[in-house]
Amino acid sequence: MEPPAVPEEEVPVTVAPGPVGCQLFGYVGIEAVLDQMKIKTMKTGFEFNIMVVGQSGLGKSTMVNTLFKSKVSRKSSQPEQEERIPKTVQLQSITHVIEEKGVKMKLTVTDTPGFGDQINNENCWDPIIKYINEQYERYLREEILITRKRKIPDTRVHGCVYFVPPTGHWLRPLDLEFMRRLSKIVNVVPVIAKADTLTLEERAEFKQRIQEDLKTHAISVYPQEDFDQDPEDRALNDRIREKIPFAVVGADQEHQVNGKRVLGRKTKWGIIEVENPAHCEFPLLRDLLIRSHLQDLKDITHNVHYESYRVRRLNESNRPVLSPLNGLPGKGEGGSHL
Ligand SMILES: Nc1nc2c(ncn2[C@@H]2O[C@H](COP(=O)(O)OP(=O)(O)OP(=O)(O)O)[C@@H](O)[C@H]2O)c(=O)[nH]1
Ligand SMILES: [Mg+2]
Repeated sequence: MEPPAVPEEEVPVTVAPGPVGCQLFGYVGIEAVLDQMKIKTMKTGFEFNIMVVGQSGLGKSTMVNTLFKSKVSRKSSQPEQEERIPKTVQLQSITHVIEEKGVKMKLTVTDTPGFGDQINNENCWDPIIKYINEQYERYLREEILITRKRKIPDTRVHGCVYFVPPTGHWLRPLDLEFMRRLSKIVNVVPVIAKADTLTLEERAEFKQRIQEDLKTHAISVYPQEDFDQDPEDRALNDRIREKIPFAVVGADQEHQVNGKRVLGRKTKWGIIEVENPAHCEFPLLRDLLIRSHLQDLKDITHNVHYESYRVRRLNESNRPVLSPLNGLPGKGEGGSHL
């Protein structure tokens, strides 16, 4: 017979070291688990996936190059390519493995074709939403296999950078609708594109208006207030929320400034250095994604967005759980469940 379950709150907690804990057990050394976790992560590495979305010509492809050429992965970046970036016509992913102090990160950035070229832009979000859901589906299929891989390949989009055109007015209905849909399935990080086209006052005002617009339309972008874990987390995220959307500038050319090579845009009146926080907020974006909030973005993707996809899929009563998906391995009729 099984022993009666002990309610969680009644489980005795032994605190060590402390006068009583010490006497009973001495030093237990639980924190050694941190080293074990670190070694494990170093051995297996981890995957992190970002996507860039926005109207055509706002500098998405340039930003992908900026990210890879900036300090994130300068070492692993390709030899200088001086060609002009062509218009993106299909979804494409670029992956770099970045290694720092023995930790390996497989960073994938998915570039998407710009929308807004058509007279009727209705449903222009479909291909993007389909792609994001396909990655959840891929993960789900691996997860429900009887013989599972030890580590399921993770192609889920952890952060979606949404480019807002630098109009200086309000958010356009198209951007509002796009972000509203995206924010339900993925972490959306809005940015003001081509911020070098706005003066500092214009940037600040536009930022304020976008924040108001998002609030009025109840669009919850990353970092979402609902998911702040404690007051400390809230304080940190509040400071970030004040600065969102970041006003970014992208460039994939290097220039010489004071004897140093910097990534920047050369204009008649000077060089806009993309990695200089005094010039634009690209460093804030990069730090949020790659440094300070990487694990949080992954956690929210797994525990919130993927979870709601999983529940929705498994609850679909009128279809077999594993109905195949268009474009993915599988037989029979396709259904994208979007
Ligand atoms: N002023 C300014 N121009 C930029 C910036 N980023 C990119 N550009 C320029 O804008 C043009 C379009 O850039 P792309 O990166 O191809 O834009 P895109 O969003 O990928 O465009 P699509 O592929 O059509 O969706 C290029 O001439 C870039 O040099 C920026 O931050 N400021
Ligand atoms: Mg492009």
